[in-house]
Amino acid sequence: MKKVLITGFDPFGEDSINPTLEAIKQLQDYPLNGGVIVTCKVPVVRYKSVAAVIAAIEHEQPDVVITLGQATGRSAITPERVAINIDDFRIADNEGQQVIDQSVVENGPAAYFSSLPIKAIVNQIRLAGIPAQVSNSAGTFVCNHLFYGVQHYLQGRAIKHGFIHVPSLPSQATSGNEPSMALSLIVQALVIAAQTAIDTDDDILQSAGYIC
Ligand code: PCA
Repeated sequence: MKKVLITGFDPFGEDSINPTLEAIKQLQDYPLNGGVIVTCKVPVVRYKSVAAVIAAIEHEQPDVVITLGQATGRSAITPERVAINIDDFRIADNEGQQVIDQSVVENGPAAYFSSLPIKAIVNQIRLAGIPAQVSNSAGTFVCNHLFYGVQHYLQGRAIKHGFIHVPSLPSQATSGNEPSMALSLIVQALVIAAQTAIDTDDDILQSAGYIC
C-alpha cells in the first residue's frame, strides 16, 4: 500500500475560501488502486508552511507528496515543473510578511524540479476530460516557497514530491471575468494525479514548452 500525502492551503489575500482546502476535505482517506490518500492543512505563511508539511511527512511517512495551491486566473489543473529559490511576494502572507527578493533557503541551489511524473499526470487528467497543462512557473509567493522548501527537505530521501496549482472555484469567480473549475472536477483530477504518481516511475516524453 502506497501512501500519498496531499496538502491544501488556507484561504489568503481577498479570498475567504481556498479550493485546495475544500479538495483535501474530500480526499482524506480516499482509496487508490494500491494506495491511500492522507491530507494536511497548511498556513499561507512563509516558513510555517514548509514546517507544517515537514511535520506531516514525518508523521505520515508517505511515498508521494503532492502540495497544492490556488492559482487565480488559471483555467486548468497545472502541475508545476520547477521551484525557484526566491521569495518575491506580490501581497503579504497570512501573517503580514511581504518579502522582496529573499532566498527561500539561504545558499540553496537556484531551483529544484518536480519529482512527480508531471506530463503523465497531465495526460491522464486530460483523458478524463478535464483541462490540464504543465506550468513552467509556480510564481514567487508562498506556493513556490512551499514547493522549494519541501523539495529541499526531501533531498536524499526516496519520496516523490511536486506541486499542483488548481483554478479558483466558480463561487470565487462570479464576476464572470475569471476562469474557474468545479470542485468535483478538481477532486477527480487530484485523485488521477495521485494514482498516476504511484503508478508511474518514468515520466513520458511529450512537449510542454510554451512562451511564458
Ligand atoms: N496560492 C498561493 C499561496 C496559497 C495558495 O493557495 C500561491 O499561488 O502562491
